[in-house]
Amino acid sequence: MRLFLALEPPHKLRERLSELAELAQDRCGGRRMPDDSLHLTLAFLGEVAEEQGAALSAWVGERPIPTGEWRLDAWGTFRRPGIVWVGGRSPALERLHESLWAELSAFGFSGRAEHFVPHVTLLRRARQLETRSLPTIDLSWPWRRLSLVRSFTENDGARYETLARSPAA
Ligand code: 3AM
Repeated sequence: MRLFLALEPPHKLRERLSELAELAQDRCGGRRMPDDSLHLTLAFLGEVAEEQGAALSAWVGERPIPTGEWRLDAWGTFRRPGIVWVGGRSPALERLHESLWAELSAFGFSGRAEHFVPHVTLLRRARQLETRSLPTIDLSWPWRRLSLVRSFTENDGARYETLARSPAA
């Protein structure tokens, strides 16, 4: 199963991100992430055996994470897959990313990306990667729980299912 660790946005923020995705699509084209799939990836784990997936679910389910607040104040793009995102730098998220990967390494996982760019993907396969005409943003994402998410590939993209959430801190 293909798994990743993520933060899921609070309800009101998800609605706001959905509105931004609609605006961005008007300008940039491409495909919107479904509203219920909007997330911040902290660690992409790739293909994981069933047993290891169960161990990870138990680990996530028992382990509170330090809470924090992420300020999203920037639009960005990743050229190659045509991604348009919103995000912002966050030392607290970098620490969380770092500490998760330290523990994941102990589990035997590798594949940590060289640069962690905290972002929420809004569009894929955008035709236009120009975000200058999009509105200024300043959003707050208070986070409390980590999610272990399974990604299923379907004809029209990926579908996500949350397998476990950390206890509320
Ligand atoms: O959070 P976003 O949407 O940027 O692109 C995939 C998605 O990123 C990424 O992991 C997130 C959940 O699927 N992803 C998919 N395959 C990947 C890979 N081989 C990958 N990230 C790194 N390496």
